[in-house]
Amino acid sequence: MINDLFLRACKREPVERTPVWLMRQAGRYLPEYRAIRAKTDFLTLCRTPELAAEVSIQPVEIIGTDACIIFSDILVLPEAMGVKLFIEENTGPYFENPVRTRADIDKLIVPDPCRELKYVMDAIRLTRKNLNNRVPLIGFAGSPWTLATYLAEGKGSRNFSSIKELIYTNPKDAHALLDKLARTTAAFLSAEIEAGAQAVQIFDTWGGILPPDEFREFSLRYIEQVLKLLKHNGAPAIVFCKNCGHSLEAIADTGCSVVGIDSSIDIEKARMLIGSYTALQGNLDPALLYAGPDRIREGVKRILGKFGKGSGHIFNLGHGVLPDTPVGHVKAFVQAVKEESAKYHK
Ligand code: 1CP
Repeated sequence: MINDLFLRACKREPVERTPVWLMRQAGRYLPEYRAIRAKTDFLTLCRTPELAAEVSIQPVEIIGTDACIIFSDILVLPEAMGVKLFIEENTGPYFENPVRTRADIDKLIVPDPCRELKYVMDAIRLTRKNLNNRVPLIGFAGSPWTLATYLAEGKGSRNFSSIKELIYTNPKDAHALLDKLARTTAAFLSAEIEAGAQAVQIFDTWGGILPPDEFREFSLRYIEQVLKLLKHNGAPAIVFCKNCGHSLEAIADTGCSVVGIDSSIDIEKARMLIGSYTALQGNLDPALLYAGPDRIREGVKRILGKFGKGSGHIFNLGHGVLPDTPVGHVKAFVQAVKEESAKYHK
């Protein structure tokens, strides 16, 4: 590996500077991505390894990030469980037949990821080959809870009424659904590692819609199950639960190597709480990239200063990069981290 800063920081080993990448770095803010999407619909892009590899590598070459994340989507996994997925150009992804009853849950299949999701594994193998060890490759999946929200709602949601009704009125069925999703997710992430992913990230985008007790019962418990079943093969696991600052210690206790933190969390406090046994990833407000390079650099310096000296920090945003972010600002962000962080590692 030519640049292994990211992997070393995941393990809290010494680094010369803080590594940096962005959640959703392969995507719509890049004109090169939009050029490919103008000719290819989203799911075809996910299912065509040559194109998926190309857009995965774009931010590494154009922005200079220290890690590559495989281009795919968290919703390809539930689709492989037998729920047809549609992506509407303007309104986003949806499932025509949401999963709400015990019969719906029992109908879900536990797929063999090497067969039903072979296109993801092929994309990982090809991306590794084309990266040629320039930077490490990250595989990912949604958390069981976050996948369950999409399955029950059928699409993105404001109130999450269907999934909340399920957990409060019928917790047994909710647990059956989450257990099935956890087993499927563990097999999927293990296959990604086997195919060449050098780290994996679990996105719990919707853990934060639950009160702390329910977050532990319905989300964290199943992330823990995934990590227990995972065939790590040395690959660090990152757990990112958005809006879950109330449970940092519990997240770190799932057995992950890295805890992803959103912008609402003070990274100095997070390091005090869990930094002695896990690395931290984050946490610049994605909207700060609307501001100019000087303001971005100021934000970067503040977070570096709060984390302080030593390894165990992977710089990232607090959530995905926004689609209308100017590319020049994303470059300025990555450049600022590279230049300002060296002094914290002397
Ligand atoms: O028009 C387009 O090109 C489609 C937009 C898009 C993109 C670029 C979608 C649809 N998915 C993706 C790629 C994607 N999704 C990646 C690529 C790798 C990278 O990070 O660069 C990743 C990691 C995801 C993960 C993902 N998909 C999450 C978790 C992360 C997060 O941002 O919270 C979620 C919640 C999804 C669901 C999804 N897929 C797409 C959309 C628009 C959504 C959100 C739907 C909603 O809640 O309304």
